[in-house]
Amino acid sequence: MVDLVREGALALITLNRPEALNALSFAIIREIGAAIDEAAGWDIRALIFTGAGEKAFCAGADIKELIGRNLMEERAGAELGQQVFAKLDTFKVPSIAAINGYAFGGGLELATACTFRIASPKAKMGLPEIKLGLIPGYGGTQRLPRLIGEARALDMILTGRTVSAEEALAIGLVHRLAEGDVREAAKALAAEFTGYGLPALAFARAAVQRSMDTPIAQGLRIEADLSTLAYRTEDAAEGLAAFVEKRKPLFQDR
Ligand code: CO8
Repeated sequence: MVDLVREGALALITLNRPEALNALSFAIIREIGAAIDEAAGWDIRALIFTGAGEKAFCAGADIKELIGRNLMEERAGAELGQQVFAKLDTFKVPSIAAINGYAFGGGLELATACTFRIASPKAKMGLPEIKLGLIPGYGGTQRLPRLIGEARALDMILTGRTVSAEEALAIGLVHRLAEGDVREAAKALAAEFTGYGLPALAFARAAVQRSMDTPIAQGLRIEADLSTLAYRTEDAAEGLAAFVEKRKPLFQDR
């Protein structure tokens, strides 16, 4: 149900249940967690998520599986999804959601847990849980406002409406639209940062992430700490020297 493959510096995780539009059963969520853990042991520079088939990235939590579960199981289910998606916050390299089609509910929540989102122009996105009498449970109420602001997040979550790829780009829900194949576009996006040093990438991500939940005075202290750590790396010495010597830097992740 979840395919994990390595292509050079990239790990690709494909949700592979096209007959159910790659819906997130609890088994699939566990498989996603295991795939992330396995990829963490690889020498990779980016992690790409996509959905099998042309129709869907992921149509959200498996609605059929949710029917009849008791409250305790459901709470455990929400916590499972939250814990698995939270692995991406601290994953050692940036992650990219290549949104090839529908990304609804838990599918959009997975995408919003990724560092980058790149969408096919035909992709459609939304948090339609309200139409089921539910609310998002895999991080949507917390990550979406941080990404697109409270007003737009409330608009999406309280109406459950579908957002086109163009609107998603305009409101900052996705970073880019793919001109051709979205998976190839995700690889091309990865190539834009995979040559940089891992310490600087990690420090930059951590500093920006903290801006979302930290008063600015404290955030500026975190930035000062992390930029100092970056400055002390061998990569920084290499990057600065390469600029002055008018050559391409060779970063060693140190
Ligand atoms: N779960 C299970 N099966 C699904 C799902 C889903 N989320 N989405 C689609 N499928 C199945 C359909 O049942 C259908 O199967 P079958 O052929 O056996 O009937 C097959 O996939 C194809 O789907 P459609 O025929 O509906 O395809 P369409 O092209 O007509 O429509 C849509 C595509 C618009 C994406 C439509 O399928 C749809 O609206 N899907 C549901 C989207 C949705 O509401 N997602 C949110 C789910 S709730 C959630 O994600 C978080 C809940 C919080 C949980 C926290 C507590 C644990």
